[in-house]
Amino acid sequence: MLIKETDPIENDEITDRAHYLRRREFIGAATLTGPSLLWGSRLTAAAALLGGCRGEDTLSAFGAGEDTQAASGGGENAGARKAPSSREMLTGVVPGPPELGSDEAPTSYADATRYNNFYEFGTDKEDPARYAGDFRTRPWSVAIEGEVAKPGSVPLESLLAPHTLEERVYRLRCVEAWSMVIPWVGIPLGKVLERFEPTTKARYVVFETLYDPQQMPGQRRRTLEWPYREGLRMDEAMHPLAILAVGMYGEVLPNQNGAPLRLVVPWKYGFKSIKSIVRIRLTNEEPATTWNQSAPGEYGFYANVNPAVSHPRWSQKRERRIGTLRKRPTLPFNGYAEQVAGLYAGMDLRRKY
Ligand SMILES: Nc1nc2c(c(=O)[nH]1)N[C@H]1C(S)=C(S)[C@@H](COP(=O)(O)O)O[C@H]1N2
Ligand SMILES: [Mo]
Repeated sequence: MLIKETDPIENDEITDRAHYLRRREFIGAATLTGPSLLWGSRLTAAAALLGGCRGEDTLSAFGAGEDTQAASGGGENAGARKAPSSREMLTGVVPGPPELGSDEAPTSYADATRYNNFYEFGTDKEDPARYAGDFRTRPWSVAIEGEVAKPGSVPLESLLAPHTLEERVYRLRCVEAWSMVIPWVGIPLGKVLERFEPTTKARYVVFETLYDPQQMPGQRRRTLEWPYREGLRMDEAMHPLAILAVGMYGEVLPNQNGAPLRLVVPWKYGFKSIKSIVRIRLTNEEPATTWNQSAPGEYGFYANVNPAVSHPRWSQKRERRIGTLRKRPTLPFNGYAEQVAGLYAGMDLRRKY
């Protein structure tokens, strides 16, 4: 990865965290009012409670109502809704299982949305926030193909419709030795894959980011082989910690964080958590993945966070938590060893890095 040492960007952590915590209380309260707040529901207490946020936007995040296209006026641009405002709220979010979350203080919203890796929009940390603003995330479909009994191209709304959105507060550890704590909103990846009925030959799953150099200026240069691809072994993909995220901090994902749909695999280095996914393919063979192809000696297919295996150009023993000063020890599997170490029983993680 192209490493550039940047100072943590100026930090409005305190105000921002207060803002976030207030919303968290709200999510908790909303949950108690029951199933009327679940995904796709109509105007609810949740929407009504959202100060400073127009109800219509809240409700129609992802075109949740089936009639969104009609409502937006039909014609040639039917469905081509404008990109979400950066602070579009999600409704019907429930807290994820406590044993899968972290109670660490989330990174400030400002840092999590201005210090990004999304090479499709440039290689500087500030590039995604700078250049992804007009990226069109609707309409959006995801192709599900390969070793599944029920392949298809699925509009994002239908992909999400049967699921309850959960909040999962996870550590995110980049292979560049920095980390954040991010409250994601998403759905378990395994539950989504099950709906397409993986065949007995399905042993891996590979994800692909949109290829659209017109919209993604970084793709006009060969920094990486486009489109960005990442993959998991099937048992990793089915693990309850792995989610497809559509939001963070209670809100629709900002474009720079991988809108409208990204993977989050918290026990692996951040580059596995592929953004703006348009294709999911189940395969029998281990798939080629972008960073592994570009530098196989530096980035493995597994990429489990591991303080004992140095990157050839730097140590992974410690990490810099964005927004804090002192470095901290890196934890095996990014602190999720108890949940996931069993997936790798009998594997030599120094060789399968
Ligand atoms: N398509 C795509 N996905 C991507 C990347 C990228 O460049 N392109 N960068 C990865 C890396 S290296 C990290 S650390 C995380 C960063 O996610 P964040 O910007 O939301 O913190 O996204 C990952 N997903
Ligand atoms: Mo990363």
